[in-house]
Amino acid sequence: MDIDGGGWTVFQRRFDGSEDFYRSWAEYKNGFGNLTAEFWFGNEKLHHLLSQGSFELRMDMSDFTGQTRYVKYTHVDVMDESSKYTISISGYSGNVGDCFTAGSQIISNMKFTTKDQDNDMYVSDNCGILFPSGWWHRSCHCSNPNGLYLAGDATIFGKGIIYQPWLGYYYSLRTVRLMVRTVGSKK
Ligand SMILES: [Ca+2]
Repeated sequence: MDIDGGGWTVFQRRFDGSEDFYRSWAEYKNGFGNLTAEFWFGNEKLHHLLSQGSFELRMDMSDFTGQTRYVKYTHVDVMDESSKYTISISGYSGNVGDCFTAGSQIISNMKFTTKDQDNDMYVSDNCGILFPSGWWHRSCHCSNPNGLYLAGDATIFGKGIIYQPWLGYYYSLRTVRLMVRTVGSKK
């Protein structure tokens, strides 16, 4: 992606709801969708990419009025499948509030959860089923990039493509894109 200096590898993209993101552990592991449309790159490939160096992460979002926001983190890493693809993330900047490394639903050190593999910290249920998505759910989330494509719907709590610090739990975003870029050799 030729944005913010270029060199980014996009690992997730939503923009029209054409792809189903309510997928199994194996599908999130191996990736799904079409690279020219909506897709998830795959946790296994993401892990291997990030293991090759030090990486930063950026997430871009837009709503249905044409507003855009982004958050960026100077460090991101994803462990292997035996660690349930635990994510490590730090070093926030951006033009909207941080919730991945601050607040009650931080994702750092969270394992990945899908509808068929509950690795979240919500004891009584599976966040991946409650808020249909695969994600680094805590108990459950402050952002749900892989949630249902509800196209701005303002009636359903938390199940859409949510970014709570910007538009709350009742607004499903128009677009979201997650990407990483190397910032040097592995530390
Ligand atoms: Ca749970």
